[in-house]
Amino acid sequence: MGEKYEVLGEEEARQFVERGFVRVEGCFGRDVAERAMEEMWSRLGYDPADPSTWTEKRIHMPSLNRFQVKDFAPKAWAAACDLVGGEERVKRPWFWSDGFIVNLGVRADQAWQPPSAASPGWHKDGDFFRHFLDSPEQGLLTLVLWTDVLHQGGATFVASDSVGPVARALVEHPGGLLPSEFDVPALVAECHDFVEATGHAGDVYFLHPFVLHATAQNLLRRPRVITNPPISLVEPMCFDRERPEEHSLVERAVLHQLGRERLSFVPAAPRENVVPERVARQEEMRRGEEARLGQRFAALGSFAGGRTSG
Ligand SMILES: O=C(O)CCC(=O)C(=O)O
Ligand SMILES: [Fe+2]
Repeated sequence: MGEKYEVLGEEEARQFVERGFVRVEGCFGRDVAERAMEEMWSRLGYDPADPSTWTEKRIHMPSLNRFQVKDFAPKAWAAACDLVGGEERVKRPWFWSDGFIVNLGVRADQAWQPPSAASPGWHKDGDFFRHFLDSPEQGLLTLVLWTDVLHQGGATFVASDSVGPVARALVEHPGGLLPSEFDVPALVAECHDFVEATGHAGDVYFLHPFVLHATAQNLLRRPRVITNPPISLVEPMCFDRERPEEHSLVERAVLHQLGRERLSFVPAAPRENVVPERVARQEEMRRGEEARLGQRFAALGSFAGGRTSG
């Protein structure tokens, strides 16, 4: 590979191409993460010190504030650009948000099951569009860690060798697949390389957009908080660039898994947005949070240094 990247080392670039993920440590400070968590607990109306108040074990909160990654976590921004083939390919601005995904004890009452094809909840992200091999809507999948994420503490399970099976399914369906049309159990049955995405507050996992993943059990019952902001591309991916060295690492991973030097792909149906059920559910949660916060609402978003909008 020979190129130089801003943040990624050669070995990390190779790991992304071969195994579909890389973890970039220390993208923002622990102090910032801790302030964000204080705001989160106020929004939830739970007492962090009193697990008896944690009614729901898994919560995907709505986004109240957004902030530009380039300002908030420049190292994460640079790593994302390394992976998608340069800043000019990213649809800007790229925002992160406070739409926290909280695991306070998912299946804590059950014995630990290491990740396998039999784990519940495997899915591909991108519930908002028709998926093609070259789809630009989700150029990368990211897991931003707002708390430490420990072994058996509610990490995300990653099927790191799912890029190949998903890519083959998309080659076989040039007309695209709606989010509900992926045969996920069959796809994950082809996988063998399962990873528990543990790390520290401030770390970011960058995953290939075709990586299947699932929420893990949290036996420790120590609060685990992440966000999973997608990054969108300006143009669809391209697997037969005139100059092959211009293939991004994300495109190379697809070619590598398909065993191809290049591949010409033309979608056989129009690109299409889908409105996920999640949107209506989160709108209702947002109203609940705003009612709970009342006056304090105006003070939120401070953890991102005031760079909030929308
Ligand atoms: O909770 C997790 O670890 C994963 C969440 C996730 O994949 C999702 O919400 O799409
Ligand atoms: Fe997901």
